[in-house]
Amino acid sequence: MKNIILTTDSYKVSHYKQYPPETSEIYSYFESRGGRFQDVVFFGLQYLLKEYLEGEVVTSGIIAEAEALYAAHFGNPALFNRAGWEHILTKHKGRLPVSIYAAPEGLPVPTHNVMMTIHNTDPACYWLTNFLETLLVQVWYGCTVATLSREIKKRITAHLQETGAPALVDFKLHDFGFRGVSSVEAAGIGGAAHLVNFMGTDTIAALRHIQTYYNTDKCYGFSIPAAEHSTITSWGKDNEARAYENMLTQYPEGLVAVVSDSYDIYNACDALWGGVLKEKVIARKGTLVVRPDSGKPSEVVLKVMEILGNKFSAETNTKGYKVLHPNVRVIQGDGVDYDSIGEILDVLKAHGWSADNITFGMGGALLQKLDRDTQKFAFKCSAAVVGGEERDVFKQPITDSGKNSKRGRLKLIRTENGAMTTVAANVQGGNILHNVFENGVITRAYTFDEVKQNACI
Ligand code: AOY
Repeated sequence: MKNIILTTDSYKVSHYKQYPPETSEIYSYFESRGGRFQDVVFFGLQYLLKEYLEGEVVTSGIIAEAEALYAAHFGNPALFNRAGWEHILTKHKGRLPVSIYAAPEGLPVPTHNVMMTIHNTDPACYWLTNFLETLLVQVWYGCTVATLSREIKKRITAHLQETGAPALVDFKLHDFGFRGVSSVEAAGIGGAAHLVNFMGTDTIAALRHIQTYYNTDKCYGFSIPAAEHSTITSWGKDNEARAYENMLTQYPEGLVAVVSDSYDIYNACDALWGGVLKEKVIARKGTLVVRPDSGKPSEVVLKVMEILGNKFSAETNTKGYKVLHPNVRVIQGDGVDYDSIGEILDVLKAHGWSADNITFGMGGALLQKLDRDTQKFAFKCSAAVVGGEERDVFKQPITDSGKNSKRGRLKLIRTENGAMTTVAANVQGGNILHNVFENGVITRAYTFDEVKQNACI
């Protein structure tokens, strides 16, 4: 059972006594203070709103549970703001009296701009705004995965434009990351963030995540039959060719992927796929996808490509790059990250190979090898009402100007040249941030099609 009162950092429980006397409103905002990429895709708030914040989330049971746990946790039954939560229960029927504005899901926003704001709508609940920081800032994860995946899509697209068919890009980065993330929930969020940009995934949790939180029955990610080492090595080293042949006969049509490095990837490509099994591969109504899984990725992929090209032949496309026989392709899923994808594609191009020949599988580097600092996300108070007077609020630490925060009430607008910029809320211009949550109600929800459209490169 979810408990919003317990979904925060311990220190926040004590903060209601720490604001100035007569504080009636706290206004805070969320931004990326820079980081690895210049545009950050806003993705994943809808999940947090639907799962944790929507509706009558404060009940007498929730309050009782929190009161007991905080008494034990702090060793002091008086710290807990029982009256504050009782007020939300009785005055607001348990609905959170806050207003949240946010960038449309899927929209890339340049770093250093406001992406979300939140303020309390009941002056008695000034303490609630930043109580919710811990939960709201977890949106960093969906934003960072969607951002990285989109930047890789840009890179692969550039290669396809130069050497092959850009229309193939949707299946060029396949999510292998389910096992490498910290929880099934993270797999759902991160996997969905990847599917904002691509259509290939083995992270099934992402499919249900999208259906649940984007209100759809549709399936947004696709996969194919594929071998793992156990299904090949259990045949024994002497029966490697039979294991591969079995893959071709069990899946007589369409795409099938076979990890082929169990013993000797080069021999597998040369003597097995390109030798004893060659006629069966060519006669098959579909494409065999050979998967190397060890060694230096750019080196192994190139060598595999050259062997398969020799054995199965390759055609030169209109852009002057070699494309393997249509029944053979390669997928590289080992050692794949933003940098190695660029390196592999560069090496292939330098040797005359089109990017059409390869797909990438990416696991840990896509869903787990990133953190809140990858894009330096922060949530800070920028305005307050104290004693009935509006004031700007900011931090400006002399020890790190990178941690300076914005001041006042903010909005995100488009400039004349189409760029985005953050301005004071009272400046002319339509706000790109929309009201998504008001006093317990989700006021704007996005379909996953809208999310994908917003992120489109
Ligand atoms: N999947 C394309 C379909 C998926 C996978 C998943 C970890 C696939 C492999 C493949 O071709 O080879 C998780 C490692 C691989």
